[in-house]
Amino acid sequence: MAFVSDLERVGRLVEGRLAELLTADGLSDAGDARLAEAMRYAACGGKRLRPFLLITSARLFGVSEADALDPACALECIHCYSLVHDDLPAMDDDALRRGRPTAHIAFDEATAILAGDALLTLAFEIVSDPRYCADSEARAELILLLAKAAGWQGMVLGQALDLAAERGGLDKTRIAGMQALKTGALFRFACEAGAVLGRANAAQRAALVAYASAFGQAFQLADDLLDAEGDAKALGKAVAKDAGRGKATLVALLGIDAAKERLRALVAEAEGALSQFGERAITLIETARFVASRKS
Ligand code: GRG
Repeated sequence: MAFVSDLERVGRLVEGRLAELLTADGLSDAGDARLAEAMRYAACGGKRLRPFLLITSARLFGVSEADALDPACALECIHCYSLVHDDLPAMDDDALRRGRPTAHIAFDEATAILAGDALLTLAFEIVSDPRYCADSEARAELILLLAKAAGWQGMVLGQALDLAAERGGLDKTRIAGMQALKTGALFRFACEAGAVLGRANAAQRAALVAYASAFGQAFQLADDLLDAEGDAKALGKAVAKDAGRGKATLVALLGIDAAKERLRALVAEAEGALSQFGERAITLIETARFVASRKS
């Protein structure tokens, strides 16, 4: 329970800071108010797992929540943009997200595309602005890592491979590779950014990257299991979409029981990767357990 209330507390911090960032510099008054409204709509809600991981990883090295909050919000902006674009008719064509109409339904397609574009660029504005991230060395490294995680060799490539798979079909190794990019890249950034902000040594950083890799796989497998078995109302989005599209997922290839077994193994792998941190890593361990058992 303490874990869930910590996740919710950090979620509220992120929500509040995003609201400030999305009204900064007269964004809500100047220019296109509809665009700003769509950006705030898209950035609202969700579990805030990626910012939580970033803040918690940074905390391992004594970095305060206040110092990790803006990079965490930048990451969440990228995540929210990816959801808006993923939901578009040209991609997954979803009408429900976070229990509400998707951005292109609530607004219109052009506004949703622009809101996604603007959230993506806002993320880079946040990580590159000295007002939001004072340490210039960390700032430069975060910008590069974030660009790589989000871009053509990271999340965007993963999305492209996923879309292509609907036409072809992938084996287990290729599915895992696609998911490591599409979903895993932002989780890796979250944990690595914590290491960068905390000036972690190479072994500590490698441990966080290994944790993030197992965590990302566990998250995706749990997501696929929820798609196969979950409840649309609890999830706040459509379910059984993968099977409906004949999409190859690890759950479809392994079967439900073997997928659950693999999920348990991935959580154990995530925990094992953090052994050098001892008790200090308990919240990261609990986060991996949480994603594996989540219902929404
Ligand atoms: C459009 C470039 C581009 C990329 C989209 C991540 C992604 C790539 C699409 C999301 C599609 C999807 C539902 C993937 C499954 C895993 C996933 C990212 C689920 C949503 O993440 P949560 O559960 O969402 O953390 P909340 O709403 O809690 O933030």
